Amino acid sequence: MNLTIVIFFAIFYLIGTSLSFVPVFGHASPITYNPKPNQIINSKQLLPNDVTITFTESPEPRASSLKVMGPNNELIDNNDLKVLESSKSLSISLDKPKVIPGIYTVNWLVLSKADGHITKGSYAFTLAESGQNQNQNRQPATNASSEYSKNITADNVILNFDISPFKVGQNTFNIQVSYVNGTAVENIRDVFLEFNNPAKNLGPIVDVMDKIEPGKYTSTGSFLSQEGDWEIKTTAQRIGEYDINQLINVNVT
Ligand SMILES: [Cu+2]
Repeated sequence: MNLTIVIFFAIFYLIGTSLSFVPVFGHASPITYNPKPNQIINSKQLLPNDVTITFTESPEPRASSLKVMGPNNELIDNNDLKVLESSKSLSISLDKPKVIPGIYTVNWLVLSKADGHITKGSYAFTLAESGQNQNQNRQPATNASSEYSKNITADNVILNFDISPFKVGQNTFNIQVSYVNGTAVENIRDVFLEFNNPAKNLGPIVDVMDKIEPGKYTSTGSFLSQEGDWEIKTTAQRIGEYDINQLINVNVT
């Protein structure tokens, strides 16, 4: 290669790598939530009056929505969506007299003023029964029937998935990814879970799992916020290979 071509490619390379550091206006993604995802609130007095989500970009309020669904899938907000001063936060007040202990699901849909794209998602928080033990740590399964477990084999890879306990509320999700010969799949960047309950219009609730050791991932949260049929999409992003995607359908009672 002569020098001109080398310089030519070097410039291209520099432009290419620097582009990723240029701030771009884009779609609106949530940054902070109040209440927080999977938060357990000990009493009604501690529950905020509003649900507030702050996004990376300013939402267009006329084309955006927050909906707070109660434990029985009833609407529990006052339908009074407002944009806060920062202009990047949306807020809706809760109909406090309607609030009972249970799991609340927030569905958000936002049109970004910056690029006109629509993004949407869900998350859940819990109002605990008064006097309930507030231990947020993993609850050990009391017996085998309270667990869900599934093995899926595809393309020389076994995905082992379990939920414990297996019921509406706070659960721990485990994924183990190994080759059929038993060795762990190590070239994984991230493992995601996506929860959808189409019949009740809940979701997508997206979660990034925590790595415990090579091939083993865990996550705890109130993603299964109501009874019914849930679709759980698992995605293991592999470095240099195709993602491992599996759709698991569960019925939660
Ligand atoms: Cu966008």
